[in-house]
Amino acid sequence: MERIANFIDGKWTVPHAGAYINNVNPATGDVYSLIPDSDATDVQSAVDAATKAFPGWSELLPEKRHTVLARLADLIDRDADALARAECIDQGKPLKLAKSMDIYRAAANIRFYATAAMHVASEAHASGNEAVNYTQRTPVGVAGCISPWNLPLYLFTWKIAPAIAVGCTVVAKPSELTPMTAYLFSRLCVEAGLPDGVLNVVQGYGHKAGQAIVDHPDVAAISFTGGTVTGKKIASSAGPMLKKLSLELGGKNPNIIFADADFEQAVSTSISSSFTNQGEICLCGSRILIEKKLFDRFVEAFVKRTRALVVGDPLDEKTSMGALVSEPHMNKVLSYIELAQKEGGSILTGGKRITVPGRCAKGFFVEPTVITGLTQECRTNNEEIFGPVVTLMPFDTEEDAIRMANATMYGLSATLWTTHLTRAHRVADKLKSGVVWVNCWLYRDLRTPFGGTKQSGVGREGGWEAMRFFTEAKNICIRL
Ligand code: TXE
Repeated sequence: MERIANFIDGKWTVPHAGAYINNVNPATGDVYSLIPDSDATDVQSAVDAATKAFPGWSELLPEKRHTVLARLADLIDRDADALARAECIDQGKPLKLAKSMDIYRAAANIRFYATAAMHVASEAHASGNEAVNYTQRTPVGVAGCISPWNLPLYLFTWKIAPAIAVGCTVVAKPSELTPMTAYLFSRLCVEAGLPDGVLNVVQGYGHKAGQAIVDHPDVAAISFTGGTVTGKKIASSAGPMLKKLSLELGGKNPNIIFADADFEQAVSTSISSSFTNQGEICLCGSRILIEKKLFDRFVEAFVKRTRALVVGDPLDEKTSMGALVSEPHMNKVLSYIELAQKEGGSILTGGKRITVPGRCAKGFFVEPTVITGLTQECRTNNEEIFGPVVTLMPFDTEEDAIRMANATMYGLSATLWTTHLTRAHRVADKLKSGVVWVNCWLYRDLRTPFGGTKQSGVGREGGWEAMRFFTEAKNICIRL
């Protein structure tokens, strides 16, 4: 059975304690590889390597960092088929989605920050003719990057690329549920000529290896994407150490459909925003709010389209939804479907685990599920389910829609469907979330700020925001 290795100081290493964790293929339920169960000693080796590499990497001319990163992006493109297959097997998502979304975006992340490395600029402030100030932005040092299981290589690269581009060195930990593509990526780093110790990948559990990264005094900044509960735990450890923190956490995003929306586009994109990646995207619109006069028509069309989705073997080209990432996560999703019924919800379609015949018979599949009859106040409409489950609720007025949309503790993203230009601006302005999509979903320009408000996070990723996060600004004032 394949043993995944840590990647420390440019070498593939076994975990210091010799312990491994089973890596399960969620589509078959079988253990198919072993993950290092790393501990604080492994993290120490990684931090030592990153510390040693920092002066050389941070002092390189930006175009040298650009060259290595650009090569890395090309290597991801070259190996896109193999990486997509690995992501599909590790995570459970359809192969075609792994290729078109995850691996495509991983290369785009690296390429975007490869070019950004050459365009970093800082400000100067003239104080009349008395003094001149200029801002120096220096990389923070060793950065800790902790990423989740839903978009494994996509979010791993989204963090490490800006860090490395500005001259930081990195200790990264992928999720213990999806370690494979970060491991394969480490091979490409060597091929691209990334100097030893610039990127170190420590695999293993969050409470052990992840926590050791957060607690390490020589890790200056933590960039984390994952659940809100974990984010708070990380903040409670890193806060007293006064580390820089970027936390991208959960969501319970509204998808608001006004009666004047382009109906066809609203329905078809809402199917994507509900069920892409089995609903395991923090940006999925899990609460669909529909203007009352359109409600019945929308529900009928939405349910019909949902029933047409093909849940099945992720390797099969015909599959539109694969397996959930793990058995415990599947059980969590099913328990929310049960809760929704207890709270008075009606299941219009879905609601159950699916057995896919053949090699996937033991896989963790759940039907795409559509629920109506719940009010905004219930738990189902306030807690993140992170699976293929959406609720549909009618609203009367624009004010009602805004009130319902903003009613949860989260504020990550919102989607809004209307052809009324003034309303689009008005409602977008009032929505309490970090991202608002009008007449689209998951349209991403990597230059834009990305992150959440309220319990959805602290800080912003994307564009210059991420590069600023991984640097410290120093003002130098020269009296003339
Ligand atoms: O994620 P965790 P979990 C949501 C979703 C899901 C819930 C829990 O609702 O059901 O979170 O998922 C590492 N110190 N999202 O528990 O634990 C962990 O090893 C340092 C939303 O699987 O947040 C992994 O690498 N690191 C989300 C990463 O944190 C720790 C994506 C995320 O895992 C740690 C995933 C610790 N103490 C889940 N504990 C999104 N926003 O996209 C865990 N980790």
